[in-house]
Amino acid sequence: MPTRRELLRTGAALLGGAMLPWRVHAADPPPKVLGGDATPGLPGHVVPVVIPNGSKLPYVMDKGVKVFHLVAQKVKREFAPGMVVDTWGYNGECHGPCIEVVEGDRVRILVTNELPERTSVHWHGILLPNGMDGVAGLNQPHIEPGETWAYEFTLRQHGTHMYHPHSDEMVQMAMGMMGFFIIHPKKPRRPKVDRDFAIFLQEWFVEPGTSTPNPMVMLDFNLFTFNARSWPGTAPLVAKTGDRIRVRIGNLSMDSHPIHLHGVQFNVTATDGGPIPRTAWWPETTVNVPVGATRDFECVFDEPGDWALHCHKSHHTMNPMGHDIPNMIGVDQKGVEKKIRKHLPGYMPMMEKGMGNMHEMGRPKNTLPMMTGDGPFGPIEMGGMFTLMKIRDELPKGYDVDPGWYSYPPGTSAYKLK
Ligand SMILES: [Cu+2]
Repeated sequence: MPTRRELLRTGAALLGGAMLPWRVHAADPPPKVLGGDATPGLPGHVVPVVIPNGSKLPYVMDKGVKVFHLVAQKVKREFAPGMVVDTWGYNGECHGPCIEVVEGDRVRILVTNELPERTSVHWHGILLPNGMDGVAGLNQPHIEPGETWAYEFTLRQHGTHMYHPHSDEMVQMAMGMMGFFIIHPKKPRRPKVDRDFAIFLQEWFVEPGTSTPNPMVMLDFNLFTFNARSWPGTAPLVAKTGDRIRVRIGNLSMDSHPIHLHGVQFNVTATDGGPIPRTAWWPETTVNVPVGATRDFECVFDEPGDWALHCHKSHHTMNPMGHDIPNMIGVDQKGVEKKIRKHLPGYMPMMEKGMGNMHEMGRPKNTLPMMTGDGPFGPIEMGGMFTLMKIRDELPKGYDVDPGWYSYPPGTSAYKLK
């Protein structure tokens, strides 16, 4: 444990306003779309994790200790162009920046509370002394608004872990407060991966036309996100044919999410309980990620293309929708449309032939279309937990540049017969 004086000195340095290079304010440009820079100080064998639409938490060294500073605060987060949500997060971001460290590191994490209510931080899945576990009221007093507390422990494991409040959890997690805590192994793990991605799952209820999530909602959510972005706002995951790709998925939402990847068979290689021995990896094309858990999977594509990566619960690949809409599939609505428009301007008959044309509907401000996204062949008719794995034989501009739409070699795409 540091002495009180050391703590105050570090704290003062870290809290010195201008000395907080990573304090991001809402007015700053959004983080790099494709990912987040490497955290300095990682061993040569480590491929830094990429957080699509997210970022990493910087640190300073203090006598061999990596000192991080999380600031819990209100954050405006664009879920996709056309919709900004009033979330809570850390350091100007929702979800909070990824803490990327190495097994054996000693870390000190300062937590400043700028929220209107008290909080705490729990280090989910991390082996540490009980007093550092962050359950407010049980392991420590709450962190009151305006206070800064420090957590300090040595990392004696590696894997995909998470941090989140353990204080008014229902509200604070529904508002978006969570982040990845990724611990790389000290010794190289085989087989080596070429690309490493991490995606946080979350679901929200934001009344169409408003901007604040409603934490009271238990089941009927209307927004579903990968790293707090909804399709078409989700960044693609870019890799090359033959690359070994790891995807880490974290879930602190209210539901399990079966995450499905097209075009490849993958192996589930780790949970937040640690790495799975290679002999026990199991093949899947969909991995169900339970609440309060992480799952890692690894794959190697032999077919280039734009491959979909999405939750397989079909309501989770949609944006705000009314669940009180009567089922009109097959019902002839001719004639009633005009009458309804008198009372409800802009009404269009829904669901008569399915809902694939819903993207054409009018909608309240600050509300995403239910199903949208323009692809090379037309509307993709998706929303929510949906993104693309863009696999290319060559990436002349590197991994950090979106290679655009895949161009299909002649004779390799579906064709119209009549
Ligand atoms: Cu889902």
